[in-house]
Amino acid sequence: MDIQWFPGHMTKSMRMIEENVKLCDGIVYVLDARAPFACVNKKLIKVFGEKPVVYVLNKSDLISSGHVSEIKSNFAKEGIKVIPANGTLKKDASRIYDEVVSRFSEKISKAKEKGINKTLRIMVAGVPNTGKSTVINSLCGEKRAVTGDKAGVTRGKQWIRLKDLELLDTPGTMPPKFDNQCYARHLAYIGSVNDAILDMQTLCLDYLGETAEKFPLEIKEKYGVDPNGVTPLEIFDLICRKRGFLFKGNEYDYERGARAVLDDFRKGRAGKICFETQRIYEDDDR
Ligand SMILES: Nc1nc2c(ncn2[C@@H]2O[C@H](COP(=O)(O)OP(=O)(O)OP(=O)(O)O)[C@@H](O)[C@H]2O)c(=O)[nH]1
Ligand SMILES: [Mg+2]
Repeated sequence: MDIQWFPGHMTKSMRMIEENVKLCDGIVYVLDARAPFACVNKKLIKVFGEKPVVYVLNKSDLISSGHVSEIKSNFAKEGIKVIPANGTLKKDASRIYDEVVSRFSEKISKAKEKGINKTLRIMVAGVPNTGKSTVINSLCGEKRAVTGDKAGVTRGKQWIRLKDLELLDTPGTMPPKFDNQCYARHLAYIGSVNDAILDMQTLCLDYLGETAEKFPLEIKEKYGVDPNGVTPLEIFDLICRKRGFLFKGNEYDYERGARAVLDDFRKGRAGKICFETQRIYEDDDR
């Protein structure tokens, strides 16, 4: 399965982001902790030019603290500081707020000297479904932006005012082309790709294969299936049988099974699973 997803509305979103980035002082770029390197959309980041970017390692609650540390230090090697967060929590949003304000402290105090109360304009960007709108809502302490557990919930732009910040919620945007299918698969696992364009059964087998290799204990714990020495299809069959994903006559209902298994992972019910703690490809050319 070759995964590519760059529908027409993303061309429009990219254009909108390009136009609005000029109005912004900086960017909050939201990554998903389970596949943070795949979430680095180079094309999008290029649009930010020299503007300061605060990187948020969102959904950190869904991976182990050891993996959070590894990711932090691997981004740090590239000169990037990431702020681990559970975007649904107010206290984590406050840390993001503090980081943003501290990046612009000079600008704010210079404006103050001139008697101006500087309002920072911050764009919140990233690939789909990483929690951009959720982070904004937690920052505001109320539901101001629409959120949802699928790709492409935010359409169009939305400015949201918060104290001395103006936040711009943007729709998630994907790289226009994936030469690198490993990253594409990871983004599909985490729900950044529209499920409607995916073969969910194939995706589930890929997911089970990779999880069996990297997180066999989590599979055993979740499904009571020992993945050692078994093929992904055999694991899938065992899960379908155990969970009763069967048609009449005991044929496997692979479609229902695939959606359920991927949903377990996406909602954090499959244990603390993280697919990337470092870059997978040196050149990372997407
Ligand atoms: N466990 C967990 N779930 C989160 C976190 N942040 C967001 N979510 C969930 O992730 C899903 C996607 O969140 P959104 O805020 O809609 O994501 P988005 O990046 O705005 O998505 P698009 O607008 O589609 O690009 C929602 O179901 C959120 O509740 C987090 O830090 N931890
Ligand atoms: Mg959104």
